Amino acid sequence: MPKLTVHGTPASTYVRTVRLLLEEAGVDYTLKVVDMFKGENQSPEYLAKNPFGKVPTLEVDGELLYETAAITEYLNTVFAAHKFSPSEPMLQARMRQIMAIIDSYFYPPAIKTIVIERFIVPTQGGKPDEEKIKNAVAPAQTALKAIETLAVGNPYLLGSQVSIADFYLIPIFIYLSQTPEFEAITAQTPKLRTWWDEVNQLESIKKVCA
Ligand SMILES: N[C@@H](CCC(=O)N[C@@H](CS)C(=O)NCC(=O)O)C(=O)O
Repeated sequence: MPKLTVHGTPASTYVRTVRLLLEEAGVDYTLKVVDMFKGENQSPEYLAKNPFGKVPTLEVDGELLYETAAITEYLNTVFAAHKFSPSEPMLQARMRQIMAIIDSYFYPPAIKTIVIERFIVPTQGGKPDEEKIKNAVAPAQTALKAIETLAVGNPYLLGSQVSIADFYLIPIFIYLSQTPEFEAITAQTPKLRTWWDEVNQLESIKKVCA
């Protein structure tokens, strides 16, 4: 069994995506904390692992792999016999489509703007920029409505089995659901609200996202 080390900040949604998969697969790994709030992701040591200074980076027997989509698909293949991706080609494409929508259109307004402004800025002595937050609601709604249309599964996004798409969306919902904007952002996505009520209960979430 290869030795796995996840380098990353425990609070990062992308680090949580990778850890949720590892926990659900029952795979042993070590978490090596890289505290992005202290700038450790910009240290020469970390930049040698990941030139973009982003977390997570996975180390597999000394070999480095970064970018969450690449990491999760690798882990899904090697340690989970593809359990966390649908076998039907169109559903598999839907999973990748949801992951890409989250990367490009949902993470930026939801986490980079709303969650950072609401939760991180005040810890650094600042005040949330309400205008910035207000402007992020519509793009977050657009992304979520697209995901709602593509999420044809039950109780998980793509079926009865949890998939990498769920591992991408869960960590973002954990933070977003604690903001006053959550109500408006999910007002037109009832399926995703039901999804959230159900996936919320996964044991791995308590372990990884506490
Ligand atoms: N494309 C990267 C994105 C990862 C990412 O944005 N991680 C955030 C934390 S959730 C990060 O490293 N932020 C630190 C920074 O931007 O300086 C991936 O898929 O892994």
